[in-house]
Amino acid sequence: MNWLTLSLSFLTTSGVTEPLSSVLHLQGSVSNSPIYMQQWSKVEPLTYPGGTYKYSNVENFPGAAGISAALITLFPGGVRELHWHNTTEWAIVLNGTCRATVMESGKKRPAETWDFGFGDVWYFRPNEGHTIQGLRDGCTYLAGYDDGMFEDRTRSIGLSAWLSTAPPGVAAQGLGVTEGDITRHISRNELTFLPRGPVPAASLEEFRARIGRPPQQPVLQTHRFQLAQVTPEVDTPGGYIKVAQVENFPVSEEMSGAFVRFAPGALRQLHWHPGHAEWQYVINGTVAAGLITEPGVYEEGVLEQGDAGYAPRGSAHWLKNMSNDTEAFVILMFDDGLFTNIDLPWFIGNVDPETTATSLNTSVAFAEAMNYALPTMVPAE
Ligand SMILES: *[C@@H]1O[C@H](CO)[C@@H](O)[C@H](O)[C@H]1NC(C)=O
Ligand SMILES: *[C@@H]1O[C@H](CO)[C@@H](O)[C@H](O)[C@H]1NC(C)=O
Ligand SMILES: *[C@@H]1O[C@H](CO)[C@@H](O)[C@H](O)[C@H]1NC(C)=O
Ligand SMILES: *[C@@H]1O[C@H](CO)[C@@H](O)[C@H](O)[C@H]1NC(C)=O
Ligand SMILES: CC(=O)N[C@H]1CO[C@H](CO)[C@@H](O)[C@@H]1O
Ligand SMILES: CC(=O)N[C@H]1CO[C@H](CO)[C@@H](O)[C@@H]1O
Repeated sequence: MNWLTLSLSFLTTSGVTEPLSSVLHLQGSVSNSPIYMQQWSKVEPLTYPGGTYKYSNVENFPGAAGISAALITLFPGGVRELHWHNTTEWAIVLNGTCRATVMESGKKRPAETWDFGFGDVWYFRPNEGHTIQGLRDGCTYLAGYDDGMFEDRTRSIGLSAWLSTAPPGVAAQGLGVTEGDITRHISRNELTFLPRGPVPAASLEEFRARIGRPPQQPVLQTHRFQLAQVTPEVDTPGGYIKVAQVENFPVSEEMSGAFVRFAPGALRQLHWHPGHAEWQYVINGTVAAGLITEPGVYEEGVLEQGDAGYAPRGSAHWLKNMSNDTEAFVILMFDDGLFTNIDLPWFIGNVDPETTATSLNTSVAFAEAMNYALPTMVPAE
């Protein structure tokens, strides 16, 4: 395959299937319109009083059936209003600081509030109530949801949408105010979504002291994980992979994720995931991506800063830093709490060279020349 062709054919499928010297000749049913890569950087966000929003789901990213995402910037004081949704949410703060509160089910009203900075992850189970606010410099976060059809703005149930459509008498009775208060203070049929309020003056400790209304109790398992600060699973001259999953972040049973650094020219080894799909977001740098979902059905493309890619569960894929002098950083989000992975050299390394040679219709000498010890992040030669 020709890398020059690849980089010129931005986000289009550029490969052709070479005739193989084996019995089955692949027809190369390659689509000209990639479905597993999205030029998300070119999608303009929508602006609201409290921040900006854009989403990625099967409507604009057709291949991403299992995971959808949103990129949300909260201005200082901007609020993602009190809401919940029927999907799991796994999110990571990319810059700035925001304060988030999550409410669990339980008679003692378990809830927790944290300030989240760069590289901090929150995890919300389906329908746990939550709200997020931008602090002094605001914040930007990437959120993933384990349903490719989901869209936060139109599918979440929140405070404004509910109380602005509930009968005012019912809302008044439920909240201990008068019906007149409800009609005076809540416009009918209004979704605030990302409204803007004052920047919180209270520190996290002051906030907690002020709002912990009895019988509020702590949550059993925290919903916060400081991913940027963990010891990497993989750390080589080619880069590192930091993983948040149910083993080190116990609440996160349905989704996990990773923060990946690519050294210039480094390859995220050819691999696949037995247990989950993968949704990819390029924080910065330029990354080539390739995947195969069936014999002869594959895509290759280039993901620039802010673009997204997707690898369905079990699909064979790789990512490579296209730059010879700049690092790249990528966020991965998975739709299962347990991170699972098989690198191709591990598999090949567990059979004899004869079996590999037979599989490839080639010589044993070639199979013996492969390096089964290459790491998950392979440095540039
Ligand atoms: C939430 O998801 C469950 C299971 O997927 C479904 O049965 C239910 O109808 C959904 N609820 C809403 C409000 O969409
Ligand atoms: C915050 O991150 C987003 C997404 O990576 C990026 O578009 C934005 O420029 C960043 N903002 C700052 C102030 O670094
Ligand atoms: C790319 O992003 C990483 C992680 O956010 C950051 O540490 C690095 O400075 C960024 N590189 C550039 C060139 O902006
Ligand atoms: C990196 O690539 C650029 C442009 O593609 C080239 O000008 C430069 O010489 C290369 N640097 C190295 C160290 O190969
Ligand atoms: C240093 C290095 O290996 N750079 C490589 C980065 O990736 C592109 C695309 O594969 C190559 O052309 C560079 O040689
Ligand atoms: C390199 C190699 O082993 N090629 C073989 C592939 O299979 C064909 C037909 O089965 C053989 O003729 C080649 O020698």
